[in-house]
Amino acid sequence: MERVILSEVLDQLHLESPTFRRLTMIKFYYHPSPNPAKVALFLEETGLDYEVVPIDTRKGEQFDPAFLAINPNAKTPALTDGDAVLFDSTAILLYLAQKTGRFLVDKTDADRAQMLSWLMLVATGIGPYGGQAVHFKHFAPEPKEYALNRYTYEAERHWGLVEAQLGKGRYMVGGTYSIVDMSVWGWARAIPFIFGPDAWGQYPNVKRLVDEISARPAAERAAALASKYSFKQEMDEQARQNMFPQNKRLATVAKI
Ligand SMILES: N[C@@H](CCC(=O)N[C@@H](CS)C(=O)NCC(=O)O)C(=O)O
Repeated sequence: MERVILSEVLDQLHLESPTFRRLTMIKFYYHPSPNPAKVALFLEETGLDYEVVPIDTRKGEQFDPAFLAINPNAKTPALTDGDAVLFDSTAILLYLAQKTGRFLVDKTDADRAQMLSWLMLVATGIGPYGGQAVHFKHFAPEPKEYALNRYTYEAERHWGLVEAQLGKGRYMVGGTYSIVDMSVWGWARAIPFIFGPDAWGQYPNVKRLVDEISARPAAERAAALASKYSFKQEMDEQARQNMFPQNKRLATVAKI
């Protein structure tokens, strides 16, 4: 009898020990950019216990072997939850939403279908095309008119779809705040950077959603992560090499 009680006490101590908590706590591999922001918002909204691991992509930390073992795609965000290892912001949002049962819109097949469809539109349209539009607008060398026009056009078209959807209701899907809105929020804050300072005029409903979400305490905490850790700001030669590794091939071609 005494032995049973002792082992229960030891189990309890073990489960609540700082070492055990550190080993099992969610680790969130973070950089202050749009895709990690979606996950930061979810973690803050749910109050899940998590530890931030800053990954400074301008310094090339995404290529550290220890990080590549978690995300072979060498991008942020990534997340570990015990022995569950995840990369890609949409996969992480779905995993955490299903784990907690929070911020899903899945009461009916029709709701779940819309939730997944819009989530994927953000994942495969809004994110990648916005990212390329930013690249060609701010970072690519001339000549770039063709590529800039193609990606800006597609980015505008995708945001037009989100704008129209938000014209029909307060939130993206099912009249309720969900991971789809969090996903939109992650990228929407970059709209002036993608399209220019007057761009909000084109997207009043997106602006309304962004303002509403940004005013939530969880969103304020998520946004505050950006200044809690120090990340390289300069887009100097080292940063360009880390962010645009494909340019090495151009240099080789130029030398030939
Ligand atoms: N599909 C991925 C894209 C991840 C991604 O492109 N992350 C950017 C930040 S928003 C990044 O880590 N860029 C650094 C790099 O490309 O080296 C996701 O949604 O997580």
